[in-house]
Amino acid sequence: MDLLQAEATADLIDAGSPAQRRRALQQLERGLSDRLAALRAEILELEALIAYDIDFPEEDEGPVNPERVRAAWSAVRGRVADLLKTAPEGERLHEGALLVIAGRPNAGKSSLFNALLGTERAIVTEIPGTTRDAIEAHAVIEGFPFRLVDTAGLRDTDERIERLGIEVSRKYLAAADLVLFCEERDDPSREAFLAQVKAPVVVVRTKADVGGAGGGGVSVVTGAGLPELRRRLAEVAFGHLLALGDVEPVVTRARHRSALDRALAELEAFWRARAEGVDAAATATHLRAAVVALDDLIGAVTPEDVLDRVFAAFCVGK
Ligand SMILES: Nc1nc2c(ncn2[C@@H]2O[C@H](COP(=O)(O)OP(=O)(O)O)[C@@H](O)[C@H]2O)c(=O)[nH]1
Ligand SMILES: [Mg+2]
Repeated sequence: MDLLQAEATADLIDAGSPAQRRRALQQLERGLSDRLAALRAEILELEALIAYDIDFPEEDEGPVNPERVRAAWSAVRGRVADLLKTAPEGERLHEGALLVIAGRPNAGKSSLFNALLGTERAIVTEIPGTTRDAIEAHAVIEGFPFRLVDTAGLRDTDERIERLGIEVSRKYLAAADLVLFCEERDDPSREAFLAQVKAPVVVVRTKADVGGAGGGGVSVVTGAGLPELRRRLAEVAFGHLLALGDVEPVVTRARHRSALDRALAELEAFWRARAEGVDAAATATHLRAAVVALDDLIGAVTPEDVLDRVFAAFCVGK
């Protein structure tokens, strides 16, 4: 078992959603390990091409067509970069997407929070400003893990406790992976709000059962629009993974990302050195370093390492 498989075992134990389970199983079955082994082999082949240049330096062009080296380098560089692109959503899959529900007081945020959660967790009242603290809860939406946050409505207020709640809301908004903005009718503060938020925002019209708001909104009373909203949230938070499907490998941890970052940087450094006319043996050290980065990522481990480094950290048997 390699380190990636050991991590996958821990992920499988911790999985709280179908998407996390499928991903952990794919990694356990060497999906990511095999991909990395293939990349490693490609880099070694590139290194072998360079070795011909090292052995025959006196020949002008060398025995290897430079175009062949460029094509091999470009292909493997592209594949490492593609795998690295899965990191943001892969890590999100590991932690759960932070979904912050925002909007004016009384917009229906807490009601929607409860509806998405499937339990009455937040207090719902007709009195604006009821939710003063941010409440966080785990939810599974379309099979994907989310951390749902219900916030105090954003409004100017003189009330001290409510003001603290609004401050907390702003902190959550800054950390959000996506924001669900609720409005009962056209909210004049919406544009100003959208301009402040960096994360993608899904705007939803609430209380569709009253006031004849027309189609497209949601109602927690009739359930109208909730399936569409769930799909939309999954699409915004995990669209890249949805498009990739379950067969393509994905990286799910900061450890994976930093190792791939290193491999990519060494591949780039190799190309720069080559372009600057550095001698072939010296450029090849970058390829060797890229291979080492991938080896660290796959992580050949002994059974003792597995027990010490992974299972202990996840408190198996507690
Ligand atoms: N008819 C109807 N009323 C709703 C709906 N969603 C929320 N409400 C009502 O709107 C009021 C404010 O809801 P709440 O969830 O506390 O809003 P918040 O202040 O944004 O958290 C409450 O009286 C809810 O019962 C809905 O879909 N339909
Ligand atoms: Mg509320």
